[in-house]
Amino acid sequence: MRAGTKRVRLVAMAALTVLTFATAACAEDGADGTTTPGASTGTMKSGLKIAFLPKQVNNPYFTTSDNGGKAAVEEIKGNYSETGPSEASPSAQVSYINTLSQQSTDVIVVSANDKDAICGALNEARQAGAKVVTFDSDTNPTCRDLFINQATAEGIAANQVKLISEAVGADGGEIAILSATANATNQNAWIELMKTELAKPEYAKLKLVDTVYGDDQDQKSFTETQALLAKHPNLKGIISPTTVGVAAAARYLSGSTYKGKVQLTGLGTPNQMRAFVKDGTVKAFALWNPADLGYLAAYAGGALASGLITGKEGDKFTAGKLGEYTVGKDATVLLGDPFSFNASNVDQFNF
Ligand code: RAM
Repeated sequence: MRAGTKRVRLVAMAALTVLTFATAACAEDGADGTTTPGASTGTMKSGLKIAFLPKQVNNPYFTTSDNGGKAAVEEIKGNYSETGPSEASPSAQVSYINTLSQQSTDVIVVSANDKDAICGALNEARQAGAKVVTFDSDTNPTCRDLFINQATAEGIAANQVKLISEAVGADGGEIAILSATANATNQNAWIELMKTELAKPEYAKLKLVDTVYGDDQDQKSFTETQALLAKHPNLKGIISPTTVGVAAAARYLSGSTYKGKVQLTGLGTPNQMRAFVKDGTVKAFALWNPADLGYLAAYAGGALASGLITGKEGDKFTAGKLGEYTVGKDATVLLGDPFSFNASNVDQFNF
C-alpha cells in the first residue's frame, strides 16, 4: 500500500473507554518470503534519546500525543523526554532545540510554531548528529528529516468545510475562522485549502468574512470569539481548527445567546468538546488520534536514528502496533484520515 492510502479505523472499545484508533495494517511485506524494495532491514537501536518538543506544553492535545510517543520510546527501549515553551510563539522553541542538541539528543520530534523561525536551530542540531522529525505542524522541509502528517491538509480542509456547511444548513451565510497562531504551518495550510474548498459550487452560499487568531491561548481565543460575533452580527458559523480555539469558542457560545444560533465546528478533543455537543452548542467536530500521531513519530525517529531508513520516498518501517508505514513524497509519512465526532459517538472516546 502506498503512503497516502493508509486508512484509520476507529474502534470504540467498551463503554467509557480508552480510545483506540487502530490503523488498518497493510499487508506485511515478506509474508511470502519476498522483500519489497525499500523495506528496512536490521534492528532498532536501544538507548536512543528521543525528545518531544510540542508547540506548547500544557495543551491537552500535546499531552496526549507526547504520551503516545513515550509509549513508543519505551517499546524500543529508548530514553524519552518532553520539553517546550508554555506559549506557542514563533521563536519560543529555539532555545529548547539548542539545549536538546547540546545534550546529544538522538531524535528531536517537534511540532513547529513557525516553519522558518526554528530552521536554523534544527539544522545545527542535525549537523551535531540529531535526526529531526516534525509532527502535527511541519517546518520548511529543508530543516527536518521526516514529517509525520496526521491527515492530508486537503482532507482536513474538506472535512471542516463540510461540517460547518451541514451545521449552518442550506441557507448558508457568513462564516469565520478562529485559528491558533498566525505563523503555524499546519493552520495556514488548512486555512488556504478551506478557501479552495469554499470556492466549490456546493458551498456558494457560505461566505468567509474573517479569520482571527487566538494564539492557542484559551482566554485570547475566548475573547476573539466574542469580538468576532460583535463585529459580524450576521455570522452563521465559526470553524476553529485548533483544539484550544474550538474549546474556548464553544465555552463562549454555550454561555451566550448565540448558542445553537451561531454554529461551531473545528478540530477538538472529545474530552474537551463532549459537554458542548451534549448542550447543543456543537453538532460535530473532528480530529485524528493524537496518541497514534506521537507513537508513529517516535518510531519513525527511532528508525532514522538506527539507520533503518533515510527518509527517502518508498522507505518502509514498522511502527509497533500500528504496523508498516511507507515514506511518501517530500519525506512525509501519513497517519490516516480525520475522523468526525458527534453526539452518537463522542462518549466512546476518552482523550
Ligand atoms: C492545537 C494545535 C495543534 C493542532 C490541534 C488541532 O492543539 O494548534 O497544532 O493540530 O490544535
